[in-house]
Amino acid sequence: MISRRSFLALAAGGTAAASVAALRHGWDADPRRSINAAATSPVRSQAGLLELDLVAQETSISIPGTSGRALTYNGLLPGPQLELQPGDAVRIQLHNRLTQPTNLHYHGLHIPPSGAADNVFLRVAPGQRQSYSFSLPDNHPAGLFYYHPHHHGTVADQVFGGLGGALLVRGDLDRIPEVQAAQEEVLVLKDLPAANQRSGSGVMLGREGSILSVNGQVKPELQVAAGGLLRLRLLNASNARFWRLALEGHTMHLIATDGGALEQPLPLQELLLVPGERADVLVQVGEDHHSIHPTTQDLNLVHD
Ligand SMILES: [Cu+2]
Repeated sequence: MISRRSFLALAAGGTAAASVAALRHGWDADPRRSINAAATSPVRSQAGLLELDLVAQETSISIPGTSGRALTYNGLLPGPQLELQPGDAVRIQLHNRLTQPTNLHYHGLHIPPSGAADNVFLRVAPGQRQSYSFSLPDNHPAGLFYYHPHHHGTVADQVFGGLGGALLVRGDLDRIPEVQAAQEEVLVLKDLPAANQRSGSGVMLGREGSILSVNGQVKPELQVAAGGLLRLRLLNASNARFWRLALEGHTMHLIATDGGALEQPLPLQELLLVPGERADVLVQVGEDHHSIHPTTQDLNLVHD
């Protein structure tokens, strides 16, 4: 079997100025890479309420190697990042501008699997809309969660096509001073079909695309502060692809999984994420990276 590798290069900032810029912007400011820059601005709840419209639609995208079309929420790939506090009320209007029925599933959230909450039996026909309304329990655990369609019979096509996004719930873990001080980056890992890839047969079959995107970008550069602490919040939003991740020359310290925060950080040289799985890791960026030119790609998230 041929091993495919791709690299998410994390370029270390070479100067103090670069580090400050990195903390402000997170992703490389190069406009050619910032094709979905809006996706990195989270939609946060305000005064206990998160209210937004999600429009599921086919959109043109500018990711090299793809067909140039993807299924998106609000034209973004991945969909808008949502950020909640325990106890918050959530009201989402889902507009279906696809050619198939769809719905929404809130992967991992502790909310009822019925009514207008996490009800995967709801069917939103093309051209229709659906109001989702629920509240997070006051004791909801902090973590990274995942919203995506889960309509029986169309879920594989729609997730593979691009639909999905990250949902953060804030809590105790975020208030640990070291964690709070870290540079936080939410990375949505998503494979996409290549333009020349024959579309799969069998709707329920898993799909693997050969274009590997991270936050809708292929091989993006992530600016990090030399000597700083990086908090990577990883979501495998792929249908079927397993992502094996490593940071060359750096140890990842796993602090939370789908099961919640760990008792103590677990050092890892490698991390395997199955579809739908999330992981929260801390990485101590070396001080020696001060001397490295900003364009040097010395840290890689390796994917086989
Ligand atoms: Cu799911």
